[in-house]
Amino acid sequence: MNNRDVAATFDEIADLLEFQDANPFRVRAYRNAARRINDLTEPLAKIAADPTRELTDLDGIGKDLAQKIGELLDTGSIAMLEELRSAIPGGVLAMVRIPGMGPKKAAALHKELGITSLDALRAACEADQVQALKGFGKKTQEKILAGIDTAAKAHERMYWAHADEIVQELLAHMRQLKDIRQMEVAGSYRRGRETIGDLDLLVDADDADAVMDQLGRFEEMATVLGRGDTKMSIRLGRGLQIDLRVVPSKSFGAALQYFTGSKDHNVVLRGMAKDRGLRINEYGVFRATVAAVSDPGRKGKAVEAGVADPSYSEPDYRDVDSPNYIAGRTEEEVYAAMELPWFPPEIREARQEFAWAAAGQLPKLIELTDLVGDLHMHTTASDGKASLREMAAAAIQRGHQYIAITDHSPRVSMANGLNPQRLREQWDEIDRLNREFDDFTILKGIECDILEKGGMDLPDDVLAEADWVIASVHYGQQQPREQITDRILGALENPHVAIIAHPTGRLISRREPYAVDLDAVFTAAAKHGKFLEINANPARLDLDDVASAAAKRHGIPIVISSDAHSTSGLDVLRYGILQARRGGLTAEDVANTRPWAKIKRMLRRR
Ligand code: DGT
Ligand code: CA
Ligand code: CA
Ligand code: ZN
Repeated sequence: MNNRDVAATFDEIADLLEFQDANPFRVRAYRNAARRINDLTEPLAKIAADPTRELTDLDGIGKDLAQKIGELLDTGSIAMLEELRSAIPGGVLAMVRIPGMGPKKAAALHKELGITSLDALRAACEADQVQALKGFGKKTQEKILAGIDTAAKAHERMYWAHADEIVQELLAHMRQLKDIRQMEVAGSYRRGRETIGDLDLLVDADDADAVMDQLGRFEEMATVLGRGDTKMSIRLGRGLQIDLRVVPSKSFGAALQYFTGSKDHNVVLRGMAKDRGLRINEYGVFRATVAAVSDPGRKGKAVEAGVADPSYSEPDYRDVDSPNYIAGRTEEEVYAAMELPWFPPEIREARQEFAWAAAGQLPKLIELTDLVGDLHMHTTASDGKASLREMAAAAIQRGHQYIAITDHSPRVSMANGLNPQRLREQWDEIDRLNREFDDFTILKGIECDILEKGGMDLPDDVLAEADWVIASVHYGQQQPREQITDRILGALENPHVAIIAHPTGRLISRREPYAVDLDAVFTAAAKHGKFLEINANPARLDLDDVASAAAKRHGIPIVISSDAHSTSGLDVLRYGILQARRGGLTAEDVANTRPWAKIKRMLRRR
């Protein structure tokens, strides 16, 4: 039970209470607690186990919530939640979580139409029963239909960042078994995809039963889906499936290559192997015999053609001790058999990697340690949780040379956006703080909204004084493609704007990107010498991998930013790095691998 699970439990309680039309203050207490717990840097279990500390010392955690956290940590559940669950039909929660729905609408649908499942809801929408209800309408019904699909997708796949937490727990658990020689999580996790369908765990060990037994003891496990001689699949309480395979050392590299995928990458590789008279599979790379090459599986024909001896029979291309086995211990060895270089997993998507390899131009992908600064973050002045000084201290601790403080502009009133006067006060404070530092600089920035009607949310003379102006679309995301594109193009034409943040506005599995002509944005950004962001928040990762690669082709410098709203929020940069690597980006392609003085020159040159 980690902090994220506790937070999710409190969110569920809040949803169910809200569905029951409970006291809004009570609902909010659970929601706030969930948010605070998500932001904690320390495990709750550690605080609870420490006799010198109290859970009630935490912000927003009163006596009642502390007791519930204790109950959850001790028993894995909360009696009050179980009561709520038994009082409310199971499908209701799934309904509540549909984008654009919420507990109020779900409760109305339940009351008026007796709907308790997504399937029933879809049917009711398709029969136009939903739009007939008071307070719903045609548009809402359409939104709900689209939301059902998004919600279904969200259920199937997990953010990489979330999967990574589970992977770390899983590996620590498996490492207790001393007989494991090598172990890797392959699949989409290793390729750094933004969402993960399931985990593919590979283990190099002799005693497969011992490995499978150990997996069976993973405390997160809910069910064993299947178990064979060397294979096992389990499902975790949090829904994620894990596929385990135990392989011998001579196959480990081949299995790692095979199960890392992607499928498309493997298809190309298999074709290249065939062309060389080789067979590649999860056991190794094998020399194919003549009959197998000329007409696999139909030896009679091969005999007629006189190319093979009649006693020929298909060899076992799984036997790593056969004379046909030529590679499989390491991935390097497997690729080398095809005269290919080792590919970083993030680019194994059958996009550019084979062409790059053929040209001898595999890019040296960017790494986290290449980043020297962070140019997008918030403080308590708008909707951040840490002060300017705290953000600076945390950034120094993480080895950054510089940060830009980019709180929201006035339009984002919900986040207490800064007007020119408050912004200038913040900049005075930045001046004072900067005098305290020798090798660290705080830059005066702003995340300025692009207004719904077009134009920037702050006057040009204010923007002109900033070191770093981010332009963002937060409102009017439902506008038609041309309108949104024009707003962004307008911002790119503003001489003070440096960069567009989260250029498509998507929230992975939760909100589709707004309609924007990205190609027009790239063309304009290149023309005006602007930067584009990879927002590293694991729910955003915007630009995505494909768009980042396209931006690079346009020669647009990318900035990887945390968009941190707390000190721990600064740590998300590594997810942005994964996305950049998937886009084939090098340190050269990313601006904040350079000292600020260089970025400043890039800004002036345009
Ligand atoms: P996921 O789990 O949906 O996030 O995505 P992956 O890529 O992890 O897919 P998964 O778990 O179905 O399979 C893991 C890898 O195993 C996949 O990337 C490539 C390999 N693989 C699975 N099935 C096939 C197949 O039918 N042919 C080939 N060539 N490779 C396969
Ligand atoms: Ca997988
Ligand atoms: Ca799998
Ligand atoms: Zn921001």
